[in-house]
This record gives sequence, structure tokens and C-alpha cells, in this order.
Amino acid sequence: MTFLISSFSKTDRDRSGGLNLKEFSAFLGKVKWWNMSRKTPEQWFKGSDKDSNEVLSKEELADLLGSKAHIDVFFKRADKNSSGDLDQKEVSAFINELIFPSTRAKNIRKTKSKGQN
Ligand SMILES: [Ca+2]
Ligand SMILES: [Ca+2]
Repeated sequence: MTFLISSFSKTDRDRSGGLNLKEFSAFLGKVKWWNMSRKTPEQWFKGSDKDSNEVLSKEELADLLGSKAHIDVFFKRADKNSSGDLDQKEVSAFINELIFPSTRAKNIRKTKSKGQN
């Protein structure tokens, strides 16, 4: 499963959900937290969970991202279990993928090797 950036290097615009490379760059320009990764995903999650029900709605995700642009696309990507809301794990994974797209494979390996000591 490839994520945002790698899929944009293809010219297949029709399957991109309306989000092309140009739009994605513009989106990143608006996303303030892109350059503010000193906050942990947990902190982002709690800061955006306005009603403190421990899941993020689409509106709360838009608040976290600082933009409603393509919010449907991002929400669907983040909502791994299609529950219609985002729990902290889903938000953390989503943020980590956005900020560190290449670390996911490493994380999977780390999880697999756990418990072998
Ligand atoms: Ca909430
Ligand atoms: Ca979910």
C-alpha cells in the first residue's frame, strides 16, 4: 500500500480522488504542523478532540489539519477501520505517515521483531 506522495508520482489523475501533486503541495503549505513535528500525535489528538469523546470527527480532523481542503480524502485515509470516526491510534498512524512517510515499514519490522529477546 503506497501513501500520498508515491501515488502522486503517477500520472493517473482519475484515481487520485481529486488530489493531485499540485493540490497536495498547496495543502502542505497550509498545514502548519508539517513543520511543527515537535508535538506528538497524542498531543495533536487531544488538542483537536474538542468534545473530548476520544475520537475525532471529520470536523475535528479538519481542525487538526488546519484546513478543510480534501478533508474527505484525508479522513478516509485515516479511518482505517471505516468506523466513521478516528481513534487515537488511527490519528497517530495518519500523522506519522504524513510526517514520516518512510518510517512505516521500519515500524512494522520493529513490531515483528519484538519479543524475540
Ligand atoms: Ca471528538
Ligand atoms: Ca476509525
